[in-house]
Amino acid sequence: MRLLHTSDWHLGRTFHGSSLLAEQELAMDRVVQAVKEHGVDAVLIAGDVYDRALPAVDVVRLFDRTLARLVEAGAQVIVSSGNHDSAVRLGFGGALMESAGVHLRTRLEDVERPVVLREEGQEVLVYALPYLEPRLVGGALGVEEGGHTPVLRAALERVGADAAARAERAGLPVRTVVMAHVFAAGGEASESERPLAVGELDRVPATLFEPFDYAALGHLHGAQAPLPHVRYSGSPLPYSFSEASQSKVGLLVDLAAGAPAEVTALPWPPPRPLARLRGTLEFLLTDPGLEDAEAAWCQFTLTDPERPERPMERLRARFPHALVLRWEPERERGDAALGYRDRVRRDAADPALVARGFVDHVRQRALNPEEDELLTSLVHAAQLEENAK
Ligand SMILES: [Mn+2]
Repeated sequence: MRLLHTSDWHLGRTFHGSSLLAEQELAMDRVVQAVKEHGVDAVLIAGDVYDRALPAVDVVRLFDRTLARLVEAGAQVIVSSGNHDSAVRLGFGGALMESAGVHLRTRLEDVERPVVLREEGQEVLVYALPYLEPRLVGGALGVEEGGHTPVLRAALERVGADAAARAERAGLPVRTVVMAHVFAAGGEASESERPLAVGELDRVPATLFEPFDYAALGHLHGAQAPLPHVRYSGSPLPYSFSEASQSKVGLLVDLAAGAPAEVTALPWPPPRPLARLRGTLEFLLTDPGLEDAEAAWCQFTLTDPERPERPMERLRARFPHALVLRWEPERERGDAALGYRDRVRRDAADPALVARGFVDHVRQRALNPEEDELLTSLVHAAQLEENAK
């Protein structure tokens, strides 16, 4: 039995205001291609199919078309809802689609309703857990404590009990695969996931998935393996600059009768590379070493002590896909490390010095000589006036 583990498609997502629909279409082509090339029996999408609860019409069309193509290519599709999806909207028509080989799992009741994949010598049960929001499902699962771990534990107990009952009835070896949209403790987050809870309250121990043959997790956008058979495929495309160094993949999971799950990563290089560049505007515009970044989505950190004029416009002349610009001036004055309050205290005896320090602080640069002269004379005039009262 060959599965293709994916998650976090986030269809409809934009990248710093730039549409990703063309790139997402390409990502969908890759999934269809993988099914054809590798004889995939079932494609798993472990939550966050859409980027938002109300996806745009083009985006719904893309998903609709992709489902049809996957089924036509010979795969079943197993979809669970993530924290970005509207479970009700994503689950629409689920009962009717079931017979076509598209299995939508978006409700709590679905926890104990596996997709049963049969082949010679074994039965593979895929339990696709929808994203379980503790405040919404805790009561129904009979969990009194708050938090993600007790809820997941209770859900997995139900899965375990159901799998054991089915194994008894099946009369042949039964394998279990669990899909879940969770944050496994120790996992590494990117900047494009929406937190499931404040702080670290969303973390669940990966060991909860140990009793199963394979756990196909979603939510974290970087591919990673908290345990050898507990994995994140990550998103098929990078959705933040923090993912610049990640490799995007789909995971082929082979469950041969009597053997442990075997996982192979299919590389899905981003359609356009990401580059994070830092330096003065002059350097960025002229350094020949940055040639590769000219075709990339770029994030710039400008280090000029003074903010240059129209920096984005000038950068776009060389880097047409420049998306993000930050300015972190490298200070020339040695007292940058000293806190503002400490500098005021130090300079208190000289009001002209305090005033100059304030202007430097708010403008993030030192006064030029003419400005310095003007400011000093104004402060002195004010002092004279004050003394004359
Ligand atoms: Mn996600």
